[in-house]
Amino acid sequence: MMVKRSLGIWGIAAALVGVFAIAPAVATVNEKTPSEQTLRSLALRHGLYLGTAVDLSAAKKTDEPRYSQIIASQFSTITAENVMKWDALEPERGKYTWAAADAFMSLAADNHQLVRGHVLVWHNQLPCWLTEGVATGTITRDELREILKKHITTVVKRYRGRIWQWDVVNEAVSDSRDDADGVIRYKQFWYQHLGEEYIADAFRWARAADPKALLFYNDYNIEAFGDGSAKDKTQFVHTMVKNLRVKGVPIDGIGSQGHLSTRYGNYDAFQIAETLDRFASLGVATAITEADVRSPITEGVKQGLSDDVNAMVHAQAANYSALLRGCLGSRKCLSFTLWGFDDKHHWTTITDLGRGRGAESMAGIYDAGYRPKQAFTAMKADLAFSGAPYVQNRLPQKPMP
Ligand code: 9MR
Repeated sequence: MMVKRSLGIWGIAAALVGVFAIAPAVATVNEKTPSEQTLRSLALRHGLYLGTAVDLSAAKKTDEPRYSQIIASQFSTITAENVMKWDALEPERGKYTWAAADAFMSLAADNHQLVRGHVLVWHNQLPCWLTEGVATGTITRDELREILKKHITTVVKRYRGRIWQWDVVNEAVSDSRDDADGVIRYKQFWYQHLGEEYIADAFRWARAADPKALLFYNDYNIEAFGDGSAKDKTQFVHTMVKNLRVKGVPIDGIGSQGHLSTRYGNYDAFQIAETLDRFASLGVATAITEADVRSPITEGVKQGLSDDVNAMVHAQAANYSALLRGCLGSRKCLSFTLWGFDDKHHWTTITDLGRGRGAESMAGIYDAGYRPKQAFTAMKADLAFSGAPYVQNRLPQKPMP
């Protein structure tokens, strides 16, 4: 009796709060409308990991907390934009600088995010000691092969068991614009100096160093098949991966970068889903690894004229949607990663991509002040308003031994 009387009205209220304090935590999440939910949680309804590339120096800035807050809240997988590249890891021969890459791995662990490792073999962002050594002949072909093996082994072993997907080989073939005849071929530094075999070697060395990571080939302009001729880059990559798998080379995935521009017509969701499905039929998983949609910066956009700005943001949203729906429509598409999410830090803001036709940028789904754009809302709607029978849970991929 004493207890009952002493509760009073506030006591009863407090007791009720106490009773419901545990249950509502779950109920509240479920009660959120789709628009109140994050990209991360909406994507996981489909077993899809939604990610972004991270500019680590921006993430470290304490005076700009929004950058890190958005990474933590909206994304379930992250990729290092630059700190895991060779020039960052081994600027001087034999002297590894792990601090930034380690910090990136800690960030992912703190945020409970899976990591896409980027990148083991690429012709860009190589250290000078390596490119100069090869150019001057002080590094021989045999030595170069050993250097590559050591690099892959050292980096993959360091993060063994903690990387979900590795971009093992990146952009190994030409683009139709590269040569006058438009024919697709192997290209660049590693092919020139080691021949085609370096690709199979790289996957085998990566597998030996981490039996569990999913090993990816990653490239751009492979979002849709063309006419199947020698000028069709998507077809070239398809054939390449098919031949590697037939030879028993442990390649588990194809990453389609997804760098689009509203300048071009680009693709629709069905083409993208079909492309990913055709890749998946080789036995591999797929991922959209570097999605972004840039736009020409017209005078009207510069002046903020609504005719130009609205047309741009809606065209951008439609392209992001095509990529995301394409991925959702193909059950082996395991992750969808943006190559940066805000206009302030976006690589297209920093790099001149206009090829003499004026700048192309504003590619993020948030503007430079972290305000979400149409593309952000469109992506959330794509994730929320989709499900069976055409969008189903992702199919897991087993690493090839
Ligand atoms: O976003 C990266 C930018 O900060 C670097 O300066 C640039 C150097 O080549 O690389 C950018 O990332 C590239 C990625 O590693 C591979 N695919 C193309 C990306 C955009 O150029």
